[in-house]
Amino acid sequence: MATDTNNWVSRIRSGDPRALARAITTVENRAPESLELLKALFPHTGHARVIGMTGAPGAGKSTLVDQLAKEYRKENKTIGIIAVDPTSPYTGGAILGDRIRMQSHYSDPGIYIRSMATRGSLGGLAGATTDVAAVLDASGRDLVLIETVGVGQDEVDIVRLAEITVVILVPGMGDDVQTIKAGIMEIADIFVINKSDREGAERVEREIRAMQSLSTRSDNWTPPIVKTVATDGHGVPELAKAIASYQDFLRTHNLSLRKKVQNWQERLVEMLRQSLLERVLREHMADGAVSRYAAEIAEHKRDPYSLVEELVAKLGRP
Ligand SMILES: Nc1nc2c(ncn2[C@@H]2O[C@H](COP(=O)(O)OP(=O)(O)OP(=O)(O)O)[C@@H](O)[C@H]2O)c(=O)[nH]1
Ligand SMILES: [Mg+2]
Repeated sequence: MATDTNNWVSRIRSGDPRALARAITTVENRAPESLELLKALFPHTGHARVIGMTGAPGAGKSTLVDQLAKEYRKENKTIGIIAVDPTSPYTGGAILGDRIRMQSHYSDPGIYIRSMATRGSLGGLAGATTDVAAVLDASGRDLVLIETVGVGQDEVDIVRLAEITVVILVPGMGDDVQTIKAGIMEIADIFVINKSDREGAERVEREIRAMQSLSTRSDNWTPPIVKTVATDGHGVPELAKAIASYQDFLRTHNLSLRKKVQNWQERLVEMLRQSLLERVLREHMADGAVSRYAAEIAEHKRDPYSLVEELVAKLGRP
């Protein structure tokens, strides 16, 4: 088993696309071998720059991620793209089902694309996405771009786990800045106003500036605002520059490690929560026990506080 895993890891690291695809599927599905694989891959992670790109549905995220990937390819960097719950296709135009792989749109092996639709998966979407990003990182990709629709808590969690978070806004969505503000606005390291070929880009920019004037970040970074037209690539080199300058900022102020520590602090607690929960469910709550207990509690035959106490106390005992 251990040698199998070692072989697998070597193949992933040598760039074997099939080994990589199988690893991602394994990790995404939380298959039994996934833990052993992730353990073996971990020493090889930490080199890729992970960039989260989030914004409203239809904001042009996929188009922009696509352009940004091509921009990085000019510098010969290798890219992994994770599209979480994609609803619209990348350049190439195939119709996307829930879990279709978009790899076929690229003849360039320097760009590896994978879509994920693991909503409701054990361990949560953010956890699964981070693990898939780790696999791509260990495979030697220089950059991992994660596209997610900036709507729910899941998405906020995903982009928060990235090293750099890009929030994509578009003009002409009325009070967009206001509505998207909750949760997402404050995690932006860089703002993009995409579709700036449309009227109203200046207004969005003014709204972001107004919001920024009301508060400063604890690290004193002021997120730059980059205007793009993803469909023709306008502003994409500037976006790459903004990303690079934020990275420089993290480096010069020694913030990279601090951010990682912060992320791991949350991640670790989440992993523990998940692992303990799975164990209680498996060892002491199997075969419909949850609904039986729930019925007993509802009928006041049992109190939930003592039950939880008992179950937790039982952990680790046969
Ligand atoms: N005019 C204009 N259209 C754009 C621009 N960027 C993207 N679009 C168009 O907007 C539509 C949505 O683009 P996508 O890249 O699929 O947007 P998305 O944010 O990935 O969408 P979802 O994944 O469905 O949330 C497509 O028809 C794009 O061609 C832009 O800068 N200007
Ligand atoms: Mg998309």
